[in-house]
Amino acid sequence: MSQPINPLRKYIREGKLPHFFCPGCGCGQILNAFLQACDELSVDPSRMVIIGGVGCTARIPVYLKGDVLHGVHGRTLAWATGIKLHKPQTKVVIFAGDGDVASIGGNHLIHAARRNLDVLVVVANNFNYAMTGGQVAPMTPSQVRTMTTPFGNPEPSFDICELVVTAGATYVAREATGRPVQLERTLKKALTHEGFALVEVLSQCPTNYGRYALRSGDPAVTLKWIMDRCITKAQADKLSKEEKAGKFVLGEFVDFKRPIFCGSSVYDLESCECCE
Ligand SMILES: Cc1ncc(C[n+]2csc(CCOP(=O)(O)OP(=O)(O)O)c2C)c(N)n1
Repeated sequence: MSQPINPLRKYIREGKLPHFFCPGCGCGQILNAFLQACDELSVDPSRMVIIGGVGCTARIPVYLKGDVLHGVHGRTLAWATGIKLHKPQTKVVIFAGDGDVASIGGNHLIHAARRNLDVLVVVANNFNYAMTGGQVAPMTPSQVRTMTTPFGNPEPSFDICELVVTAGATYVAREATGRPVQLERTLKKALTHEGFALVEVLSQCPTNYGRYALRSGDPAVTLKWIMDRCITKAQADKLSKEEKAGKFVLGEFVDFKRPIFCGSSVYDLESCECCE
């Protein structure tokens, strides 16, 4: 009996398969949720510009048809800014790892949010620098063991959602690969948002995070570790700061409108032919 063809396959650059992700990596689930969201909205991802920096997550765009950029670690938002200034009508989506966008790319992130650049940033937070072997990263929880912190991470971790809300982002949400329905719903909202949208997706990296932090390469172990720490925003609202420590709050943090930063708001593009 022939296998049913996945309807989302039409968006995939088949010549690039087999993909590079490890078995059980969350990147495939994120890509699936994104394509499902696009399909349900009837927006063709090959009409967008999709950008990845460097890292495992940054490979996601490579498997998509259309205009994709895969290049420099931490510089996705600089590229996105250039594209939006030149072609404001182009939908731009970024897939970035937590290291890519919160560490080396942190300054670009703050200022893109402050300007309300009209892009969607999907951050796969796998709590480590996965591609380079599992080093500690800005979003590695405190006390957790990684390849470079064998006695536990001595630093506090970083809340990227709080950061971009404070910087001025107009749509910010956190979801997890373990909640595929909610993830897809969130990405659908984020895709239709005008202005700076960031969706943090808690994602399992069994190969490096699981192996060092949890002493297991089993994807289910890392997924369970994440999901056991997740609470909804409604649950979090009833807890004290101490009770919320070590938990990941899922849900929407902001959703509002304000003037966006793109070509037409910066330059007079009335007579620019390429922006028609
Ligand atoms: C300018 C620069 N600095 C460092 C590196 C090395 N490097 C490549 S991938 C990577 C880690 C990526 O981690 P993250 O962004 O969290 O993505 P993940 O692989 O975890 O999805 C690093 C540090 C690089 N390629 N370029």
